[in-house]
Amino acid sequence: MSEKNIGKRSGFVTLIGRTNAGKSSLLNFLLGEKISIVSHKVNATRRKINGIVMNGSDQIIFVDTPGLHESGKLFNKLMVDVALKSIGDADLILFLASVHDDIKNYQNFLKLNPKIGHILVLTKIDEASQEKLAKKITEYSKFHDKFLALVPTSIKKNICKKPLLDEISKNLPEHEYFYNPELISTTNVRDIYRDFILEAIFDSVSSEVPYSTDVLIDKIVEKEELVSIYAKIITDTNSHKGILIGKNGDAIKRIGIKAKKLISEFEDSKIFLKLEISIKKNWKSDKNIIKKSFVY
Ligand SMILES: Nc1nc2c(ncn2[C@@H]2O[C@H](COP(=O)(O)OP(=O)(O)OP(=O)(O)O)[C@@H](O)[C@H]2O)c(=O)[nH]1
Ligand SMILES: [Mg+2]
Repeated sequence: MSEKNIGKRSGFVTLIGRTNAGKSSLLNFLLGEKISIVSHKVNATRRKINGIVMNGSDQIIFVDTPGLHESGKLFNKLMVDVALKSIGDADLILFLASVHDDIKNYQNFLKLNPKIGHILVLTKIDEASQEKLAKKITEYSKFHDKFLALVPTSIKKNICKKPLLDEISKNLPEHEYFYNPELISTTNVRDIYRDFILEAIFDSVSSEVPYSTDVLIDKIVEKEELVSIYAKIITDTNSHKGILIGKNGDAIKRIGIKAKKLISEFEDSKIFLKLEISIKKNWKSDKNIIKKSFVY
């Protein structure tokens, strides 16, 4: 082994788990940067996104995936496919379960018979009493021969960030860096922007509308201190378009302000954002559109 390899570990770590377990939040937390879409509503993440964390001399490439769930709908099945496929490409899996989740989700994951090792991450422990947490840990400990480690975490209380990173590093192969250590992600900025706009939609309008909606980035123009983004929000019906616009245009204004804030914090730059809403009936069944929705 060459000298530059010594002591250096580097590899891909897929975040897997039920929808709402806190995968995207954990990625942002470990990265120390908001990059991935987070919502209290289920099925927020639709596309794969990565974040690169340097832990001492080790490089960890986290891959955030859509939440595992059951659904007969094509769009949802494709989301789960994205997640399952990422298992195959990884060196290590982080399986996330929140303190509220039933252990059955973990048992279902074990049934997939993953060929690579996994760390079990128990999330949202700030929301559980000591008793509940102890009970959960005892439940999961029955499977101690299946996981490499069990790490309880909370992003709200900043619990176990460094121990988790060290546990991950320990389980990665010795390998040269895959990417320049200065990089925080190799995900296309278009996909990051569209998810920020989608997060603003999740945040701003009532429950079912975000699921009938997606975002396409038409154009990005970077000039000196200003990044101009032209995006299209597609939705399926006139009534959903009406909700996205809102009374006196209030909703679309809110969406624009939130999305601009997320993008400008990420870019550390001034942002001009032009949003246009377009109706595409049954877009979730339109192969040309959903092809653009999934990043494998
Ligand atoms: N109290 C508490 N809430 C958390 C914690 N981590 C995540 N959350 C919340 O849990 C919700 C879901 O978080 P996400 O990160 O979007 O979950 P996800 O697993 O990526 O969900 P999908 O993308 O739908 O699969 C959000 O409202 C987060 O703020 C935590 O440590 N403590
Ligand atoms: Mg997510």
